[in-house]
Amino acid sequence: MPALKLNNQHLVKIATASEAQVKIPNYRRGDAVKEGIVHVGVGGFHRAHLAVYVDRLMQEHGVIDYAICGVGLQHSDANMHDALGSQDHLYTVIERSAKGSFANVVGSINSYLFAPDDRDAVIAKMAHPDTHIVSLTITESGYYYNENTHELQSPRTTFGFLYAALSRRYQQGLRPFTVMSCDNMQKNGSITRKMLESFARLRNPDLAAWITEKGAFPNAMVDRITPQTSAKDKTVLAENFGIEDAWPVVSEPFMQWVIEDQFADGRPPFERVGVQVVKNGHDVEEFEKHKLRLLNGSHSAIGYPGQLAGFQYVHEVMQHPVFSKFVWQMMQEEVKPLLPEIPGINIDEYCHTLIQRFSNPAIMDQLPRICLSASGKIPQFIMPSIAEAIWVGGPFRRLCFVAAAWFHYINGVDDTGTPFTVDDPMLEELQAKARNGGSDPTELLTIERLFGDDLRGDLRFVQEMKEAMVQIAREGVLKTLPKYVS
Ligand code: CS2
Repeated sequence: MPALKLNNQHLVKIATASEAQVKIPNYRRGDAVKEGIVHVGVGGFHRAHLAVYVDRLMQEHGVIDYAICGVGLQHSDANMHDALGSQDHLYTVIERSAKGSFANVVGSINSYLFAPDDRDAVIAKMAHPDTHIVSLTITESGYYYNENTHELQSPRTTFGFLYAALSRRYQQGLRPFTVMSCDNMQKNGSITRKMLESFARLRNPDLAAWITEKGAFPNAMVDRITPQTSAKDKTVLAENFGIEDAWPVVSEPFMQWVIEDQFADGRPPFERVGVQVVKNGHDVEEFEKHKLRLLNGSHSAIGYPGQLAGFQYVHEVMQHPVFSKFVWQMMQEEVKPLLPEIPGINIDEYCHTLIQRFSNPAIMDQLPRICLSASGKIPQFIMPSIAEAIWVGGPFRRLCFVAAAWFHYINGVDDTGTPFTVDDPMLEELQAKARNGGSDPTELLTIERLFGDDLRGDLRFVQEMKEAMVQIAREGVLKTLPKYVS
């Protein structure tokens, strides 16, 4: 069966021709719907998460006011713009598990604006009365506001666009849209609010006061493992499902979203499609803590040591009995005792589910993806557990081993001496310090933006780090690891 190019005309043919399972949108698109959500940063994660929840709202509940207009702000978004533009903004989410694969053609992204072509069109879209929510997946560095360079003062950044559009809405007497961060950060909503308010205060205090009073920035915990799409994923999609898609997304079946019920201008009935909409921001914070420290922390424990040991994929690391024991013991003995109890959540079950998700052999989650931009991850996923363990006198040896593996990883050479690429916005500074420090962590620990005095000043911690670094340098990860497993 020759594959059919994904577009509106071919949809039904694709569904009927495929003997395997392909789900296609049953809803109308284009002018038949309103675009209530403008999303900045259309990458794999957005397309496998928010856009899928909205697809379900449209498919199963006939919601037509909240289709998505995707926005690319950066020149590097040109490829996504072209890919989606060439196929009526349809794309396929390929869900994979050991049980098999399932293809879901998603139509909730109704249009796409590429800001480098027309900045004003983006601002006008956000300011449009039909827009109720502007959502973001701009990665952690997208929120970084530099007081010295006034980086965010340029209208090229996300916050420049949000500001310009909110300013228009203010003048037109509209309500502000909700700014909904879907980035994997603790207090993502509160950080967004703080950034936008301080940006606005410098320019127009009245507008800033209006945002403070009327704006909404819900905090949220987002979760779905979404590997990078490979060339092979496209071929397999064409061969097995008869779909020619310029840029499909691969993901696991699991997905979760816990969001605070704080909206400035209405919202879709997210709870109908499995989203946990909670009244209290504090609850979201606790879910986030569980997720960032257990899921992402364990990903770090798999990623840095795993890559040093020569593995390529997450599930391969999990197949190694000592590694999987290490990950389990780190979660159970070091991370879990520090976490708050959440009513209705059984942490042990959560940990078991994580082990299963990490072991999914079908998604082929690449370790370099997990290891990307560590300077934004380890300080969020690993260091807070260590700092709290120091505070309460709990164990933290395994967490230190992970941090030590990252310090070693910064040099970009694995245990067999093979070089690999380290991708990090702070690469130069990190590598210079790693080189100077050798197996002594103190050089790297001087980086104020990443590590606090509570860590730097704790002798036991520094000693643990040093021991792990010396051993990894001398013997490699696989020989050192058994010493961290009981
Ligand atoms: C990963 C996350 O990049 C990483 O560090 O741990 O992308 C992870 O897959 C997601 O947060 C899962 O929700």
